[in-house]
Amino acid sequence: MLNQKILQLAPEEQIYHPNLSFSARANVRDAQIYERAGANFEEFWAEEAQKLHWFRPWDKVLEWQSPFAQWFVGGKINACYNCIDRHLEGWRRNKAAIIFEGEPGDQLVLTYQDLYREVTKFANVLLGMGITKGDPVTIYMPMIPQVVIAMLACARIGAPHSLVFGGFSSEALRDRINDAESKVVVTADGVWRRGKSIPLKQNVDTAVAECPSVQKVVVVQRTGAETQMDADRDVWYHDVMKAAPSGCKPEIMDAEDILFILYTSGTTGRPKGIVHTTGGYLTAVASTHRNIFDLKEEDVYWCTADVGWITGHSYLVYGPLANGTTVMLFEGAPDYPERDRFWEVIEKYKVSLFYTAPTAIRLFMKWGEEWTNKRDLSSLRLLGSVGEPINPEAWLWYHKNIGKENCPIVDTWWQTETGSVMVAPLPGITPTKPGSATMPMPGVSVDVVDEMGEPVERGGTGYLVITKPWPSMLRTVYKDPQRYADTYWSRFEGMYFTGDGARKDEDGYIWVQGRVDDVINVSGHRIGTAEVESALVEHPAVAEAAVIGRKHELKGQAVSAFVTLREGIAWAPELEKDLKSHVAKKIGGLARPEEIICAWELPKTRSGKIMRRLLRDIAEGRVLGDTSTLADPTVVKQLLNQKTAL
Ligand code: 6R9
Repeated sequence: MLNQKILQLAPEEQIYHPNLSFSARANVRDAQIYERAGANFEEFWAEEAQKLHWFRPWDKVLEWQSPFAQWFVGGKINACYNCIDRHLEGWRRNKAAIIFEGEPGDQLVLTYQDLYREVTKFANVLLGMGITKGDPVTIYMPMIPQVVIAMLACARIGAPHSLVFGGFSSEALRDRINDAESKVVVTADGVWRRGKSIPLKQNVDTAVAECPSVQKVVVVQRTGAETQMDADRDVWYHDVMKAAPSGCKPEIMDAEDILFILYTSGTTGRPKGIVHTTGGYLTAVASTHRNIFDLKEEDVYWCTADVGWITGHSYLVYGPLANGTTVMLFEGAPDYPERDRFWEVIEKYKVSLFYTAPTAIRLFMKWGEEWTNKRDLSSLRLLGSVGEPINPEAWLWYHKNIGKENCPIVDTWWQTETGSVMVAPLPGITPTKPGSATMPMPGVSVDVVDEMGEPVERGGTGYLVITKPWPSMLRTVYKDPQRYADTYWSRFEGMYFTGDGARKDEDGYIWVQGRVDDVINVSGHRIGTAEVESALVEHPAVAEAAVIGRKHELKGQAVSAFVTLREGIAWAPELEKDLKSHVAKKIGGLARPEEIICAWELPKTRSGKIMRRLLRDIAEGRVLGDTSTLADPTVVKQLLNQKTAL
């Protein structure tokens, strides 16, 4: 029973119960699901897996040799077959699978039958290039239908895909291609951003010049920008598709064969290739998508995440398509041509399920209700949030202005590594509290523990961990199982460490507080401080760098950098600009520091460790805590002067 106080509560302290008409027709209506799944999580997940199409049933649900898991051992399955072919038998064949709207306003609807044709054709193109089961293909694309086609074509022939977000630089792309040793890269000439064509192919050219594995680059013509084509290496997508036959037998995959690799930032400089396999991943994303979003046949579902992130993989492509959903795919920005573009899309296509990030919600709040009121949002029946903690103010604004106090909000906590949502409400049964992702999904065991790995009492704060294996868990770090074991399974015995801090309240609700490691969450995107630091010290002017995440009104966190310069180099505004673009060039625009503060020394402990806590206090303008452990206390004074001079 929830701990309801009798006092008059402020809106952010209130508990929001699912409304009765929603609950009455919700996919999950019986709260017993939590106990039932908790009593036997393997059985629960096996039931969920049954809802997919298997070529051969599994022999064993779970083989757990901590920290290595195998789910649905012996089962044979194909993700693409589940996302397309099994919808072709009945009327769903003519259902819209993808409704695409590009930034310039162009539209395209692909039915499941259309998707089958396009995907099998592109699968044949890849096969023709010598790609076979197990060959990773790198995809660097905008939010256009061909990105989904390319992903599913890979899945069809058993080639793991590795998507690289289009905002990443050529160097970041190069490192990811090289780690995966891809023979084929799929890209586009460019992407539309606020009326301009931003080149993508150029970045691929620069990257691939240093990627010995790459033999072919397939280029989708999106913007028509002038594009250099290497006669031996590059081919246009529309040319190769013309000649390709449709129809292609799906590869019979083992449940544990790799479906994809997705690189993510960690606490060290090198991004990790997170490995997801087929059977367990597909089971969990399909199940959570159906239950959390209360998916109905007639829904139009829109997830605004870029397909280059895990949210795009799990809840734009695999979960929704496995469930036969009509998925909205949108290329543009929320403020182009006007600040009501998202609401225009919702009104135009009658979107009913909408999934976005707190950083976007805060932006909409800032723009004001003038924009949301201009459009009819009455088709919406459920709202989702993902990527970072949602502050109660943003939750309430979302509830009132987008949901018109009529749509449940599902705040979904999860990670690239978890593959599917781990903590979220079930909208028909779970009362919500603004700012809390509520409780673990059925069949998932999450806890908050102290330094020693002991569960904290209700009301306590600690580290968020997952205590039992789950089907969509990452299986390893690509080519580096040791790093997998060290990063995730060594902090607490027998538990997966998420890197997040959390509070467990009096009702047992989980309030995720953000990263406790050296990962910065900028607008819901993960950036490793070590990555930015190593980019900075590669610059000839920089001697040493320390990077922290500081609070930012819109982005959640912003990258704040502190540098010391080499002998003889003077600090100047041009140098700051130069360093910022250097980071953007090395990693991508999202890692560009908000500010760079030059110091003659970084604050260090006597043992030489940079005191990031202090830097965070300085960047956020807080009263400084204990500085007695500093090797040189005058350093702080200089930094403070420097900060006020900004
Ligand atoms: C899905 C995704 C994972 C990190 C995670 C946490 C933060 C994501 C959240 C949330 C609070 C939520 N995070 N969702 N924090 N509430 N609902 O974003 O994956 O890019 O790997 O980031 O994002 O800090 O550890 P990924």
